[in-house]
Amino acid sequence: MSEKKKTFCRNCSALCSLEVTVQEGRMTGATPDGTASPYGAYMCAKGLASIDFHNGAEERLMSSLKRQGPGDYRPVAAAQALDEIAGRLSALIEQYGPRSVALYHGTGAYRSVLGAQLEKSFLSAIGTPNLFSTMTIDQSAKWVTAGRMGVMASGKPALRDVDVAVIVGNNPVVSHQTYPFGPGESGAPGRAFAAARARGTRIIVVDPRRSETARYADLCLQPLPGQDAVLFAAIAHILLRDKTFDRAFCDRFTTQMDALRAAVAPFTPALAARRADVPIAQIELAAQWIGEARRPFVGSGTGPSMSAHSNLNDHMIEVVNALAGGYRRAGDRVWNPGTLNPRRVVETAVAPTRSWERGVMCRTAEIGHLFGEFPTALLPQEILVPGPDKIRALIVFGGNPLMGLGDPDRAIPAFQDLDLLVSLDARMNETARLAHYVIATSQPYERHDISTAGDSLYPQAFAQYAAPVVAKPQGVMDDWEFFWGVASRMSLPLTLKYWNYGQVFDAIPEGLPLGIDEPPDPEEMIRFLCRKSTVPFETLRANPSGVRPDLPPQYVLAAPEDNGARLELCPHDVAKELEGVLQERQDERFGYHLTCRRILEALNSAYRESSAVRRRYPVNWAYFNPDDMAREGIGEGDTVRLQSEAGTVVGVAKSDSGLRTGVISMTHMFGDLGPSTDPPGQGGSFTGRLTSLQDCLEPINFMPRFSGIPVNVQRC
Ligand SMILES: Nc1nc2c(c(=O)[nH]1)N[C@H]1C(S)=C(S)[C@@H](COP(=O)(O)OP(=O)(O)OC[C@H]3O[C@@H](n4cnc5c(=O)[nH]c(N)nc54)[C@H](O)[C@@H]3O)O[C@H]1N2
Ligand SMILES: Nc1nc2c(c(=O)[nH]1)N[C@H]1C(S)=C(S)[C@@H](COP(=O)(O)OP(=O)(O)OC[C@H]3O[C@@H](n4cnc5c(=O)[nH]c(N)nc54)[C@H](O)[C@@H]3O)O[C@H]1N2
Ligand code: SF4
Ligand SMILES: [Mo]
Repeated sequence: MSEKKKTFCRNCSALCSLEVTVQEGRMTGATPDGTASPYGAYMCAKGLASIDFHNGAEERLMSSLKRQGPGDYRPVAAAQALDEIAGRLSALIEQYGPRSVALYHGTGAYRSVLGAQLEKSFLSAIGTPNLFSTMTIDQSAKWVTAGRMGVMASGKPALRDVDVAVIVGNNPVVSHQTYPFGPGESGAPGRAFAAARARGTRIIVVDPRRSETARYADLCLQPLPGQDAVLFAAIAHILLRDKTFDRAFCDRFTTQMDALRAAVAPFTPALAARRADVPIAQIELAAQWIGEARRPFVGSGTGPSMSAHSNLNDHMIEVVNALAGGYRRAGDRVWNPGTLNPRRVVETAVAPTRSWERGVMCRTAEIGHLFGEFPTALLPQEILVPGPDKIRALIVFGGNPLMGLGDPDRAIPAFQDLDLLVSLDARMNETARLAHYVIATSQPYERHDISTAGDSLYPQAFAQYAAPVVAKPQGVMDDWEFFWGVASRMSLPLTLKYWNYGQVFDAIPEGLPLGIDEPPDPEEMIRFLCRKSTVPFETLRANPSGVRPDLPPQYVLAAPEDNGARLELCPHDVAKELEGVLQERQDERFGYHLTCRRILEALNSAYRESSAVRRRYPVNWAYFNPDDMAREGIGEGDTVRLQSEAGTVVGVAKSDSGLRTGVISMTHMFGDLGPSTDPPGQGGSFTGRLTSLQDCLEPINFMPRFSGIPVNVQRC
C-alpha cells in the first residue's frame, strides 16, 4: 500500500514543497507540490537525491560511532555517547572554563530548525563566545558592509518590482541563493527571471563566466575576478559624474558623499576597463541603466566575497545600490511581511555598529564578534596557539569544516590537537573521520521542522510545517536531541527561543523553558515557534502543503521621525582600502585566476556520491576558455597541474566557451584531503589545497581567498 505525504525539502533555502510517496514505511519517490507553494510546483535533482540518501545511499550513518584509534570507529549506543560527551565537556569547562568549548555551525545546520535554536541556547548556557559558522567563509563581507555602512531597515525590493537587476558573482539558477543578497527568487529561479524579463526588467550579470543565470541577462560583463571593487567604484564614479544617482534618497538617508566622491574620482571607466579587462562601453551602459532605473536592485553572491578585496568589493557594490536608492521606499508594497514572525517594515536607516571593534575578542587576533560569531578561518589558530583559553572541544553541527576551510596542512593538525571533536551528521565526511564521536542524526523527512528559514525570503507570505514523513532509524537522533541530551546531563536547562540573525540570544525576552528531566515534545516546540504566526499552528498542521495567508496589502511605512542614522558611504577604512587598490600591481608570477562555481546536483560536499553527480561529474572538471587551452596545448580531458602560492592540485580539463580567458573555474569540496594526485581515483580535486589560512586573509572577517586565486597551469 502506498500513500502520498506532503513535506518540504530542507537542502537549501528554496524549501521546495514536495509530495513524497511512502510504501511500507519507506519513501519511494517525490514530486513537486504546487498546491500552495509561493513558487508553484518546483524541485531540483537534490530533492530527489535526498530521498535516496534517507534510504541509505552514500553510506548514510545508521548508528553513532566512537573512535577507538585512527580510522577505527565502532558503533556506540546514543545514550552512552551523550553521557561520555557531557562528562568530557563538564571536565574541560571545570578545568579550563567555558571558552575551551566551541561550535561550528555548518550548512546542514541552517534548516534543522529545532537543532539550530537549541544550539544557541546550549552555547548561552555554557557561556562560551566561540561560535563559528560557514558564513565567515562565505559572504560575511555582507556583515562587514552592514557594520561599516549601516543598513536600510526597509530591505531591498522584490524581483517583481525591480526594473534593473544587477547580479554580481551569483548564479541563482543553480545555487538558488537570492534574496536578500541578490535579486531573484530562490524557488524556481529561472521562471522568476523569465517572468521579470517578460515584464521588461533589465538584467545585468557581472561574472567572469557566462553562468546559467546569464541566459536571462540583457547585459553580461565578464571581468577578471577580484576586480569588483574597481568596477563598482567606476560605476559610482559615473553615477556621480552624470548626476544620475538618486539625489533625494542620498540626501535623506546617506552621508559621506564628499568622501565618496573623492575616493572614486581616480576610478575612471577607463581605469576599470583596463583593470577588469571589460569594454568601457559595457561599464558605461551598465551605469546608464542603473542611473535610469526607477527601482534597481544591485546585489551579489559568493563570487566577489571570495575574491581579493572581499569586503571592499561588497562595500562598493552596496554603494552603487545606495546611490541608486535600491531599497524599498515608503509606500512600496510589502509582498511578504513574514508569516511566522510578522514584521512592520519602516523606511529608516540603521546606523553602522562595527561590532567587531569592541566586546569579547578572539584570543589570537584583535577582532570581536561579527553578528555574534568569530571568523572561521581563525579556528585552527584558536585551537593551536597555547594559552589558557585555547579551544579544546569542538562540536561540528551539520558541517565539513576540514573541506570547507581548505589549507588542510594547517587545518588538520589543529583538529587533531582537540581533546574532543564531535560531529553531528548523517554522513561520515572528512571532518567526521577525525572526530572522537560521530553522532548519527536523523534526516529532514524524519523530523519536525517549520519554514523559519524562508519566512522573510519567500516572494509572498507563506508558511509550511513538516511533520515526520517516515520514522527515523533506531540508532539515530534528531539534532535538537543531541543539544538537549548533552545539556540535561550537564544539568544545564535550555530555553527555546525564536532567534534570528542580528539578535543576541540572551536579550530575547520570551522563551519556552525546557526541563532537564523529561525531553521536550518537538511538536510543542514547533507550536511555540508559531506563537506569533499569522497562521496558527493548528491551521499549518491541518494544511500540510503550507498556507499562503490572505492578508490585507501592506506597505512600507514612513518613519515617524528622523532617527539621525545615515548610511555611511565612505568610512575611513574603506577610503584607505580603495587607495590601496589603486596602488596595486598585477602579480606577474601567475597567468590565471581560479574561480569558484557550484553545480546543481551537489551541495558543497554533500551528495558528491549521489548517482547524478557521479554520472555527470566523476571529477570536478577544471573548466577553461578554449583559447587558453589551445595556447597551453591542453586537450579536452587532459590532466593539468594547477599551482598557487599555497599548494598544488591536479585537475581534468574541460572547455567552456562561456568562460572568459585567463580564468579557470572549478567546483569546491570535491576529492579528498590528501595530496591531489589522481582526480578520477580521488573523486575529483580538492581546490582547498590552493588556499591559505595564513596568507591573503582579508581584514576584519579574515575571509580566505576562495575565488580568483592566482595560479599557474601546466599540462601533466
Ligand atoms: N546546487 C547547489 N546549490 C547551492 C550550493 C551548492 O553547493 N550546490 N551551495 C550553497 C551555498 S553554501 C552557498 S554560499 C550559495 C552560493 O551561491 P552563489 O553565490 O550563487 O554560488 P556560485 O554558484 O558558486 O556562484 C558564484 C559565481 O561567482 C562567479 N565569480 C567568481 N569569482 C568572482 C569574482 O571575483 N567576481 C565576480 N563578479 N564573480 C565571480 C563565479 O563564476 C560563479 O558563477 O549556494 C548555495 N546553494
Ligand atoms: N575553495 C572553496 N571553499 C569553500 C567554498 C568555495 O566556494 N570554495 N565555499 C564555502 C562555503 S559558501 C561554505 S557554506 C562552506 C561549506 O562548508 P560546510 O557547511 O562545513 O560543508 P558542507 O559540505 O556543506 O557540510 C554540510 C554537512 O551537513 C550535513 N547535513 C545535511 N543535513 C543535515 C542535518 O539536517 N543535520 C545534520 N546534523 N547534518 C546535516 C551533510 O551531510 C554535510 O556533511 O565551504 C566554504 N568553502
Ligand atoms: S531547490 Fe532543490 S535542493 Fe533546494 S529546496 Fe528545492 S528541491 Fe531542495
Ligand atoms: Mo555557503
